[in-house]
Amino acid sequence: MTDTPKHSPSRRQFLAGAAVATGAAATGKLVHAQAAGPDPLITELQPWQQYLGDGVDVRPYGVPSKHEAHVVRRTVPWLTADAVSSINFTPLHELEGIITPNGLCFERHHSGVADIAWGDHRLMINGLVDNQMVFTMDDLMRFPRENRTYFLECAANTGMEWRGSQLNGCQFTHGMIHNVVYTGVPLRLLLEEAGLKTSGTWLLAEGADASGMTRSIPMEKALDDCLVATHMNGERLRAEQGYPVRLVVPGWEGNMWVKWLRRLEIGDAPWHHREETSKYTDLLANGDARRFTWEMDAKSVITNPSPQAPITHGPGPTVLTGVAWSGRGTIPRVDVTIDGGITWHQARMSGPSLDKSMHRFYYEFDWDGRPLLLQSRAHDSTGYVQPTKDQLRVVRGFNSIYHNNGIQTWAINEAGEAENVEIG
Ligand SMILES: Nc1nc2c(c(=O)[nH]1)N[C@H]1C(S)=C(S)[C@@H](COP(=O)(O)O)O[C@H]1N2
Ligand SMILES: [Mo]
Repeated sequence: MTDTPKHSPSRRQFLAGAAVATGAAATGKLVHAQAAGPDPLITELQPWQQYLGDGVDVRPYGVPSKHEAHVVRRTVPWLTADAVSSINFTPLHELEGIITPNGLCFERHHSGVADIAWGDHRLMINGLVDNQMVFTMDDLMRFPRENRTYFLECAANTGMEWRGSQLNGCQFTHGMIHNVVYTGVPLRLLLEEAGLKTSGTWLLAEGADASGMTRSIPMEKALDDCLVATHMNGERLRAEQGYPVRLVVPGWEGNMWVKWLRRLEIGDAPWHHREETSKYTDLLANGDARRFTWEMDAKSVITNPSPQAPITHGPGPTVLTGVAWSGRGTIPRVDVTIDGGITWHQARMSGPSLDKSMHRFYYEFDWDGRPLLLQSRAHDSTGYVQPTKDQLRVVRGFNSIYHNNGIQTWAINEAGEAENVEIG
């Protein structure tokens, strides 16, 4: 990028005034170029002040401002040879807070988006139960339901970075994640309704899409906190997120969150299907493979500044922000460094701290205009601390794709541009 400011000088001048007026603690100046003469955006009547805007009948279902059209899910061309069994990425660098808007949740499909009507869907429970059952969607809505906020992270998130820094943007390095308020029926209630036998220790969840994707889930987890979810962020699931019903497996790898959930089979051993043998296992250097690595380890990433969101102002007050999450609990603390780990600062957490949900952190600093090396390091509520990529490689080797939760580094140059790098 160039050093062209994103905001007009007059806007920055206005911000500088605001900072003085509110006695902002930052010591640097927000202005590094003075506007010459009066700003027509303030002194002249603008078109939007002279004509009536759209009425309430124009957008029965609202969409983002047309000025935000760049805020979209994106694909990586070399990863997306086949769009129906592929992936797109959440634009983390454009988001704030902790909730991912429904239209920006990344998608991962093995056979494209299944198109199923609410009335045509059935959920079946078979195997080690007293009563094999089939539920319609309306049947499911007669069970008590709960509202809970969880992140879903694909185990392959950051997988392209195992061998070295590769993709320039947190959307691509870390965007296989979304964080949504789910409404769903506790899976436990459906299993109780079917009369779960004590011999039933494993559950196979199967999707109704053409891939018929399946995963084995241990019964302790199924009875603990799993949901059979019908709603996300208050509205019914989006088709691409599994409409009309998906499994929610809090804190565990995204692949287990079966979409278009059509069948739950109860058994007494795992099924060893494709997604838990050839996929979603980690081949170690000695040839052994880690299996059943369900829980997502604590992880964080700085979303701003980052390669797709460079610093667009000169030296002075600068806001750094990012997100952190853990499949084992909450994130009480995130550390941030701007000098490649020489000094660490405790970031400011802002927003709700919910179990197995995304957390938001901030670190405000005075940029001196010199190059920076940015990193964040999450601590979760179990005391676990996010490792460096090199620490992970010592244990896992270089064959892995999945479960890379290593510390991410962004290098910032004098122009404010950011690049994905690794430092020793
Ligand atoms: N039925 C079905 N469920 C599925 C998949 C699929 O292809 N079919 N993909 C899985 C994978 S690998 C992930 S990471 C998550 C992605 O969920 P999302 O599309 O809501 O982001 O769904 C999982 N559930
Ligand atoms: Mo995945």
